Amino acid sequence: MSEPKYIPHSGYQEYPVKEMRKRARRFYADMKRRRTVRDFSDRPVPREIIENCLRAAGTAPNGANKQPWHFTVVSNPDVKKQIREAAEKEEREFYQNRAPKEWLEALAPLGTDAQKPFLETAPYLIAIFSKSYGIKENGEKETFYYVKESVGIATGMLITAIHNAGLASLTHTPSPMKFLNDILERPDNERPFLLLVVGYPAENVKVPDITKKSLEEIADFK
Ligand code: IYR
Repeated sequence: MSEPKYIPHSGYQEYPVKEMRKRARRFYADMKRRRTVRDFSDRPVPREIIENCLRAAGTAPNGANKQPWHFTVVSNPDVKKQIREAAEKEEREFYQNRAPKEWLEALAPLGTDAQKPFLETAPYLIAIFSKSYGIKENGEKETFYYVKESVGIATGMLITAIHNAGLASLTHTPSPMKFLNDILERPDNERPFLLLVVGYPAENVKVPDITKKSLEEIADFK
């Protein structure tokens, strides 16, 4: 067992309360502008921006600091095409056969269907994998903890970082998405979590006229 080793938390920064109020208010105002888009421009995005967004995601709190995630960034048009074809195959099955009526009704206001042209148009697809377990140097399995929670938090931070950089994203969940392991050559201990489509929104993009719940609806204070 290794002993804990502590260092000063030199990165922590306290703000005066007035400043905190302002920061919290401004951050909310900025986050409120984020919308998922389904139409992307093919305008290129410098890779460095994506790299820093991924570094930000990699700072997420997670179970026992095992960091049970892997991000595969796809910009190669041939690979994007393969992903689009495989995703649309699953999505056709979903929309035509698998989805229960209630689910299709819930999706109706979003206007989604089995066509996923954005998988080829957008400059980047980020396939997020969760690692169900690790593999130690000696080949033994290493147990990972709170994997879904950890990867969910990292994904939220990635979406936030992308928005903060001035780009748009779409959380796409083709189901099942095991095809991502095959196309992207990821090992069996990694499970596709979701596919994040990243780029500039298409010009004059429109988004569904939907709203978020109010604070009173999502929280209570005791
Ligand atoms: N995976 C499908 C269906 C879908 C499901 C939910 I829940 C959404 O919020 C949006 C879409 C698709 O990507 O079209």
